[in-house]
Parts: sequence; structure tokens; C-alpha cells
Amino acid sequence: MLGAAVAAAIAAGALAAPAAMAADRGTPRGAEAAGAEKPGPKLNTGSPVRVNQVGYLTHGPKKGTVVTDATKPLTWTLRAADGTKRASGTTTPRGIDPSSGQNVQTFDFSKVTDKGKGYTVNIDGKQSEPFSISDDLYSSLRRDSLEYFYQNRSGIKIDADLVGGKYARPAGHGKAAPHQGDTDVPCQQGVCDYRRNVSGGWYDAGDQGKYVVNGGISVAQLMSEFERTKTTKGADAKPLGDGKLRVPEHGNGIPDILDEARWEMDFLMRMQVPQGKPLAGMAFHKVHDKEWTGFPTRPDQDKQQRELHTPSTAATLNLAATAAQSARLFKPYDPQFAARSLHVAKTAWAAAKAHPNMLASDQDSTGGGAYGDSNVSDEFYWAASELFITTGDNTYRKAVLDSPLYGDVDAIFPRTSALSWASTAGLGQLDLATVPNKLTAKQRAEVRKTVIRAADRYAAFSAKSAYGVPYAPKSGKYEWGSNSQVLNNMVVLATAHDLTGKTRYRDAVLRGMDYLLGGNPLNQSYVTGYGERDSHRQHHRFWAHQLDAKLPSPSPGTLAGGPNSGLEDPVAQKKLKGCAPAMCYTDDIMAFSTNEVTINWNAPLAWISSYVDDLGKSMAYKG
Ligand code: 9MR
Repeated sequence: MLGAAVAAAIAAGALAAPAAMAADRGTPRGAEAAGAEKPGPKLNTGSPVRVNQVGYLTHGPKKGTVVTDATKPLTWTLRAADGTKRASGTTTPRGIDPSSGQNVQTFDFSKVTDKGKGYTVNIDGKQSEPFSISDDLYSSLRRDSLEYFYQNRSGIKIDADLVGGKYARPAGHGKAAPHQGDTDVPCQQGVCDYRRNVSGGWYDAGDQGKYVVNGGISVAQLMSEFERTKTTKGADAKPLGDGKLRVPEHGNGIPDILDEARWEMDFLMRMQVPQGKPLAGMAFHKVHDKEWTGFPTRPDQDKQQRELHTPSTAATLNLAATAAQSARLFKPYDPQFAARSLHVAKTAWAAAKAHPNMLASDQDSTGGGAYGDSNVSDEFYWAASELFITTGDNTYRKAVLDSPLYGDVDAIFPRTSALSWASTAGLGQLDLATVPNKLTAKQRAEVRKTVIRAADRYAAFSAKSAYGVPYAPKSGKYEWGSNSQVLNNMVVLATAHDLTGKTRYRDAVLRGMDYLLGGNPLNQSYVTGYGERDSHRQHHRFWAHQLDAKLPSPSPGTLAGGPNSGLEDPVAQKKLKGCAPAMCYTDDIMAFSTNEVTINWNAPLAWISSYVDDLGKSMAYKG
């Protein structure tokens, strides 16, 4: 977590160039306020009957929540699109939901397996948003959530033929004026006396910085989304294959998801300090604007000087881990690139070992985010794991087994968020558990046990929550990017399901989807283009339709950061004062501490979208 000073700095930058408010896509549907809510900010929560606004898998659990004053069970009725009654039953009183302060009851219509569109659940004269029952709910989300990455590429034009005219834009941070460009970037004063080509990669988020820490976890999760198709029965590689995603590299014989990952890997490798220079082999922590740019700023119109910031151990280990993973995944497609990746991974590892305490400060946040990290034991664990899986070498085996983290479930998969940019050990652990490697059978069983124990904990959170959310920070407070934390816990649950076949892990993932797609205290779908009440005004300097009607809204499949009890921006502070944790969210472009987008949030969304899409198909097959 970055301190308040940092958030304030971001706020100062973000608000530097206020733009005229323009008409946006209109106010959310559903004017009536839900009953039984604690006093707090006045929020439009629509119908009190909460469902997954996309829908439910035909053979999966189908649950929802109603906000009500009633303490006795109520009758629920499932209606088809034409209004005919399809099923009914009684709700289960659940008392006060601690995340929202709402008095709630839950309902369960899992028994219904008739496919269809436009279903609603009706309780006490109130109707839910419409939803589908289908085997094929998530194939478009799998594609759209990955398209996010292409649309946020730096250094390449975003092609109208791939994304449609309104999202097309010229290349950002190339050589053309008015840019200073990313092809020839100096260091911050005192950091180095040379310039580097650090073009390419993805923009981090609403800002156009590029951070090795954060690029690392994001590209790792894309690569793991692909790698899962090699290691897991029922995981389908075809929808991620060549010609399937919206990327320009069609027809090169390489799966599109790896093309997308390569775009970032090439950038990450450019961030390595070259041989012959001081700190050779280390990675610069980040490159971004000298000062914060205003809102909106299309990437090709950014006039700020870009600067490289001092190398860090965390960034270097992010490079080592991801390059080691890319070495094994690219081997069948591009052996030369695979060999280069492995070389980079090994040199980065050696450099990090030689400089284990170059810690990025959480105060370095002028013109870009800090991504400060004072504990790099998890990055060492992750990099050692990936290098070991790829090479089988004893040095890396020893680094894994001798790590204080080995076997420590809570350290590897922190309770609040199993994986995050600041806590990466779990990325290594999941790969050690699922990708063939040279651990002994006993060690492999130990590793898998930690995954399952962590999943048990998140499954218990989901079961306890009236909204089914597998997320329960000890403080009770929701954190910046809480939706990504929910998703990363779901990644552990999904992996436990892949490993054991136990349905309670699978069901907790699906309940997590319900939460993210509208079955939550705000009746809000946090994914643009999915559900009736979707987030579509996220914090982004180009997708800034709320501020300039000529600019687009976020593209479909973009995840909003989600509720953040910290209220770390002026808009959230003004609109959400006194909010219950799961209700500290507003779909406003300048509420960046609740409503930003970023690569490390869309990456677990993409991973999970593949998992649930595969699930729909395989459950249908089993019948
Ligand atoms: O995801 C980051 C979150 O964990 C921190 O609490 C927050 C405040 O420092 O920063 C988030 O990362 C932002 C980064 O600093 C700059 N680009 C946008 C990121 C998402 O909000």
C-alpha cells in the first residue's frame, strides 16, 4: 500500500487539467433505493434483488441475494423473459451482511437447468436485472478481457480493423512529435548517464507509465492462462490460439495470447541494464512521465519527458521470473526468443542476488505510481520457482526449498489477496503445483497442499458471505483494487478445483463471478459491457468519454478496481463518506482510488474468464 502522501500526489496530477464534464452514457437504470440499508452516502443501488447480471452456467450453482427489512423467509419466483413462472421457493434470512450493513436474505434456484435469456428473479414485488442460463456465458468475456491488453499497447497504432473505429488511435510514445518518445529515454538525474530504448509494452492503467513491477504479474498471468491449457484437462487452447484474439499478429503460427504476452516481454527485457554499465543485469523499476499529465490525454499527445527510475531488486526479479516462464513457453514457437529469455532470466537472477536490497521507495510517485516494495522475499521465491521449473537446476531448487516462505501458506497466499503486484510468491507456487517440474513427489504434494489450504480458506469466506464473495480482509476493510483481490483468490480456488475436481472450489469461483457481475451490495457489474448496470466511466486518459464525448468509454471486458474503504481520492471522499466497505465505489472517471483500470486487474479477469468459459463447456459435456 502506498501512503496518503502518494495518493494525494496522484490526485494532484490527476486533477491537474480539469476538463468540462460532457454527457456520458446516462445514469444507471433503476431509480428506487434498496431498503434495509444503513444510513451512509446516498447511492443508487437499483432493485434490491441481486443476481449475476450476465447469468448462470446451466449446470452450475444459481444463487442471489435480496436486501430487505424482512427477517422471515420470503417467496422468490423465477420468471422467463415472457413473464411466465418457471420456479419458486423461499429465501433464507442471513441477517446483517458485514460488508454492506444491509439486512439480507439469499435464494437458490440451482435446480433450474432450462437454458434461456431474459430470466428475472422476483421477490416482494421487486424484480432483478435480467440474466441468462447458458453453457456459453463467458466466451466473449475471455476474448474481451484479453483485448484490453492490445488496446493498451504502447508504441503501436491501435487498429480500427481489429477494435472498431471509436477505439482506434495512433501509436503512443513513438518517435513522432509532440512526443519525447519511449525509444530514447534518459534516466532521472543521477540514476544513469545514458539513454535507452524502452518502447513497447502496455500502459499500466489510467496513467501511461510502464512499471516492471506490475507488468511482471500481469504478463505472468497471461502466460499462465495459456500454460494452464497445456497442463489441465478440459482447458481449451483453441480460443487463445492464432487468429482468435484481437491482435495484429494473426497468421504467425503463435497462439495469440503469447503474441500479446511477447509485446510486454520485449518491453520488460528492454528495461534491463545492459552489460558494461553499472548494475548490469538489474532492471529499471519503471519509466513514466516527469510530471503527471492532465485528463484526458491520448497517448500520442503526451508531451511530457519520459524518465527511467533507479533499478530495483523487485523489478529485476519480476524480469527473472517472467523471462524464465517465457523461455519454456516460447520454446516450441520461437527457440531463439526462448533462449534469449532464458539468458535474460539468469542474468537478472544473478544481478538480484548480487543486489538483494535495492528496494523501491513508496514515495517516488511524481508523474507515475510508486510501486514501492520493502519485502522482496516473495519475488525471490517466485523467480526461483520459475527458473527451477524451466531449467531443473539445483541452484534454483535450493533457493525454493531454503526460502523461509516454503510451506508457509499465509506468506505465500496472503489472506486478503492470494496474489498481487506486491506479493508474488503465489505465482511461483501455483506453477510449482501445476506445471511439470523436478520437485520430488513428496515436495510436489506439499506444494499442492498449500494451494488447497489457501483455497479452503477462500471457499470458507465465500460460503460465509451472503454475496458469496471469496474475499474477507481481516480488518473488514476493502482495499484499492479489491476486485482484483477477489479475482486472485478465485485463481487459487480455480487451481484447487483443477487439482482436486472438488466442486466446492469451482462453486466458490462461480460465486465470485456472481459478485463481480452484479450480485453485490451495489447491484453493480464491475466489467464494462457486461450486465445491465455496468461500470463504464473508469479512470483512463483515453477512454475518457465522461469528460470528452468524442472519446470512447472503456472497451468491453474492462474491470473497475472496485470498492476501496480508504477513499484515496477527492471524488470518492466527497461522494462516499461514511460508506460500508463493499459500497465504497462510484463509477466516476476521477474517482481513481475506486474506479481505475489496470493491467494487473484485467489479467486475473482474463485468467478466470478462460477458466469459467472452459467450465461451462465441460459441465455441459458431462451433462
Ligand atoms: O494497484 C496499486 C494499489 O495496490 C496501490 O494501493 C495504489 C496506491 O499507490 O496504486 C495502485 O497502482 C496504481 C499505480 O500506482 C499507478 N498506475 C495505476 C495503478 C492502479 O490504480
